[in-house]
Amino acid sequence: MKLYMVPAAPNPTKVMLYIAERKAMGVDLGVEQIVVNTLKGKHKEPEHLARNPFGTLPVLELESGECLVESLSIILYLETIQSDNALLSGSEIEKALARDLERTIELRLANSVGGYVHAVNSPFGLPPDPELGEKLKAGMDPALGYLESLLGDGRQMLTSDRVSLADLTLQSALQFARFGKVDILESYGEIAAWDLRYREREAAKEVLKF
Ligand SMILES: N[C@@H](CCC(=O)N[C@@H](CS)C(=O)NCC(=O)O)C(=O)O
Repeated sequence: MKLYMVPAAPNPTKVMLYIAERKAMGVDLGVEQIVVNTLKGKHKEPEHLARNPFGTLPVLELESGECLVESLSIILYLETIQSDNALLSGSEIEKALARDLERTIELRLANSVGGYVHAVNSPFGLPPDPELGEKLKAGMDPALGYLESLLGDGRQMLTSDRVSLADLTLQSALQFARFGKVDILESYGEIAAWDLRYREREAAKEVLKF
């Protein structure tokens, strides 16, 4: 299998962290990682559009030649083809809660981080848009407050003491904020402490660039 990706972009990073976490648990998923140079627009060229008509990353190309174009679907596929030491673990309720928190983070927080970073300090030089920045920040605060309260009970990772998909999605978004030198955690001490803890992990050290 081939994973087409670009380092530091949130959705590819989520899958790269997932593969690295499984590797740290002794699982080789047999995925070759191939960088697509987005700065040169390679993700919008026919070769990549043949894999994914939306021109986004990541893409997992299967041995059959079929392609998965959504980061969460890619992760869930990799979970099922090698289920030893899977990241989704525990009871059905625990697995459901981990997936639920992952979706909450993606939809209520991570989806806005890119826009927020570009609005306040775009790493690609887009003009600042303070009004949009305020709006996006206000939209992210309830999710950040929720995560802050979860971590307040002393758990090491977002769902328990064990890493879950939720940690990967949050960390991927936060890396993009660091890339843009934007701090979204200044009022959230518990999340900031979790962030430092997560970045000490072997998988994080292998994958994160910022
Ligand atoms: N829902 C998709 C989103 C994929 C996506 O938007 N990826 C970004 C990188 S984080 C991308 O390829 N952006 C380039 C573009 O949209 O042109 C997923 O979770 O994989």
